[in-house]
Amino acid sequence: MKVVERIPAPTRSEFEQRWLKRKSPVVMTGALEDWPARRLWSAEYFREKFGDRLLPVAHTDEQRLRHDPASGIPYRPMKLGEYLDRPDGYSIFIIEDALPELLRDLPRPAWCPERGWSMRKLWLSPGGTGSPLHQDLTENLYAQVVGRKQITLFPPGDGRYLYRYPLLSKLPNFSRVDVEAPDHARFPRFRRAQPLTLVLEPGELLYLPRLWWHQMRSLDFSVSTSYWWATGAVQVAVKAAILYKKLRALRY
Ligand SMILES: O=C(O)CCC(=O)C(=O)O
Repeated sequence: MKVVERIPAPTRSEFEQRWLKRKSPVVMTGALEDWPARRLWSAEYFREKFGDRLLPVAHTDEQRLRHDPASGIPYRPMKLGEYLDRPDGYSIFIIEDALPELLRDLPRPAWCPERGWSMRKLWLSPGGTGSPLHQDLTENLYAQVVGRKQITLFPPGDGRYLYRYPLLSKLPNFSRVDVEAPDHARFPRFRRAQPLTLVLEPGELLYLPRLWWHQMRSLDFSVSTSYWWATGAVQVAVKAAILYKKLRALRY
């Protein structure tokens, strides 16, 4: 199985030339050294500062995000303190909307453009929590702030082997294949897909190019953030997709 290249954080122009232009994933080590989040964030910090705040928690079944093509991904609101005391589910939210105070701890990653569209998401879960295989329209700098994450990636061209749900389902950007336990009888073409795997360590940043498929599982109590961005024509498509998702009540 192929592995993702791991490099010390490059300069912005080096990143643009070697990885962003080629849409090639890369892990940058030591990339979050100047992020207050790296020093501050822990279960205790969240409990103490934001324990009373209601945040969205996605349901899980046997520690895997519940997702259904007819109903999508169900969430329930939960106080962060209660969730941290008895974590059941996957707390996933847009930071700007749900807990903007956290932006103080998160500088904008130096490798993305200042202009254009951007959004930050937070992924908080106990060890062992998994999210299903899917792809996004946006570029993503995915930061592993606390704990480790097991990640499997597939290039966009492998989509033909990944059995996407129908466009009009509630999971139009999700695959039916569970990479960790693939059902080869139902999904025979999956054998032809070419996965890349990695364990993202705390303090590392993964460049996850747009349209790359990804499935993830936390190996420890884990806090990660995505910095999603888009520029030019892609920005227009992303805004249209957000509107489409809102109209159809799709959340993820
Ligand atoms: O952290 C995860 O479980 C999923 C992250 C993800 O899907 C994303 O950043 O787009």
